[in-house]
Amino acid sequence: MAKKETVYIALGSNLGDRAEFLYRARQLLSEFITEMHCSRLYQTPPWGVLEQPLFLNQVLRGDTTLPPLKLLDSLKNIEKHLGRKTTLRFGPRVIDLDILLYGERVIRSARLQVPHPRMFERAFVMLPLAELSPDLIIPGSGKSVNQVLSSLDTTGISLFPSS
Ligand code: PH2
Ligand code: MG
Ligand code: MG
Repeated sequence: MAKKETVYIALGSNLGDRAEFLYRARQLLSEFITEMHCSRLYQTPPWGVLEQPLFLNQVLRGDTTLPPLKLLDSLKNIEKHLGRKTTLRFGPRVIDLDILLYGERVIRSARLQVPHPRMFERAFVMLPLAELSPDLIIPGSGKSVNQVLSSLDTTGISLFPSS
């Protein structure tokens, strides 16, 4: 039997019915990710390209037997299935699915880099990740999720829907 690994995936959307895109993505992810635990949804100001709509972001943790590049292919297929068009780097999209962590692995290949190289600068990733696993040590960094989060600016981030 293939080895089961715990993975963390970041979900994002800033076009159309954002919560619905995240919901449909989670449903499709559950076909190859088991024991899924999901953070709440956060509405977040755009990072990188500032002139675009607010994002909804979420992080989930689960187990998979797919090897890293097969997991990546499966995420790309879901993005395509949900209607994602090739987009401007850091620009608007109906759905974005990124592998944040794959077990203890550090992967630095042309197609896939894990831990996700920009997660350390992104409060929209670290805040939902901290909801799931605040004390997790991020492989290769020696730092916990909470440690990284404490150095980031969370201004403008709110729970969605806001209560
Ligand atoms: N994704 C990007 C670029 N900027 N900003 C926020 N707030 N959330 C995102 O998911 C996001 C972003 C490209 O992947
Ligand atoms: Mg992304
Ligand atoms: Mg992406």
